[in-house]
Amino acid sequence: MKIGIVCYPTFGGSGVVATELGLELSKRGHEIHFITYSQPVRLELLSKNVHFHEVHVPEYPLFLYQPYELALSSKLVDMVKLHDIELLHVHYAIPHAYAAYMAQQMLKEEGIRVPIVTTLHGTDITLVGSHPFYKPAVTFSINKSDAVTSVSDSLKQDTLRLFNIKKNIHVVPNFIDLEKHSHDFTDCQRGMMANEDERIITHISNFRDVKRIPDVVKVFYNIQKELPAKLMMVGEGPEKEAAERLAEDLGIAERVVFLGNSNEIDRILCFSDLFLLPSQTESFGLAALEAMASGVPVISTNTGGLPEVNEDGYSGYLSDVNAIKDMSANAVKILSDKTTLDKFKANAKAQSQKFDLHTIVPMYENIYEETLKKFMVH
Ligand code: GMT
Repeated sequence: MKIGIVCYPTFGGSGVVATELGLELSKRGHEIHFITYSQPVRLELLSKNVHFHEVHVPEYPLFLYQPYELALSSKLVDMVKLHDIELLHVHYAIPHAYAAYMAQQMLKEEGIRVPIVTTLHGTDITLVGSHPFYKPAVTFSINKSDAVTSVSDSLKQDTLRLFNIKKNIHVVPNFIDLEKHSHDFTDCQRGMMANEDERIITHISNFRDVKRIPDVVKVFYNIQKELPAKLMMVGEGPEKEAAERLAEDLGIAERVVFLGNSNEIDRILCFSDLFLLPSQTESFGLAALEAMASGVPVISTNTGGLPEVNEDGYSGYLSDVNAIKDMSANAVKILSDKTTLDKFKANAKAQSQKFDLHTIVPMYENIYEETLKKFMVH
């Protein structure tokens, strides 16, 4: 099948999922065309089955805001025609589902028909999409998609609650390439990061408000009072500076390492003992799944889709948002003796197997086939 994938090319989870999906589909014989404003960060190699088409938005001083949706929908029209793309899979409703619908209508005028599959990722629904400014356009583009998927059941329920949706929403969880994370608890050069007796705690995100970055630092502050530990903060974003200041104010700056954005997430996770994700809301928590696939137990909140990913008392622990004491106590429970830590590490790895890409990617293939079949009949 020739599939056009539209996504955000950045470090965010939706772009990562879209890229990993495209790469796996290409291995399974599909021809994949990524259409976005820059090459997705996890897309290192282009090949005969993997193409990248850049959406260029010419700067024009007349416009206060450059019209990306317009440029994207025109590019989609051109690429569908040039490469005979059979289906468009758009990740993140805003503005991708909207632009894809416009492209579909333009193509229809020329007698070319292409169905749209829209995947909802979270913030496009819970934080941004439900804002009154966007709600009518988001509702419209979801209802006009030929198939809709969401990355967790929790996000599906949120979507149905917040919007007037007339479409069936298929839950297709995010997935993980277990082979990429198959380093089986070796040393992973952890000596470069910490002393032998120190536990390594890791947080990875885009440091937005919703990730509750101060809670990461506060939980770590409590942990390091109980046992020797280091905190690895991976990512960039608006809350990073405040977190650096908080670490200084708490007198733990030398125990907290800010690593910035990284393309070596598996190497960092390989030497990690525990992952912290105290988010306010999280439709899925791909970063937690990546940690578990590397055998790293997760201390997270119990909001959104997190309970579908992290099993309380097995792969880690779940707590209420803002329950700093509870999260700290759970972390210490896991970290304080080697037998418990090893058990949680093994459980985390086992839990991640539920999200093996070999199980999940065929779910998307089935949706593509069904959608194409139905679309051609109508
Ligand atoms: O979490 C973010 O800030 C990034 C955001 C995105 O759109 O890339 O992540 C969302 O999609 C990910 C992939 O499906 C999910 O794993 C994240 O949980 C979700 N983020 C939120 O719901 C806050």
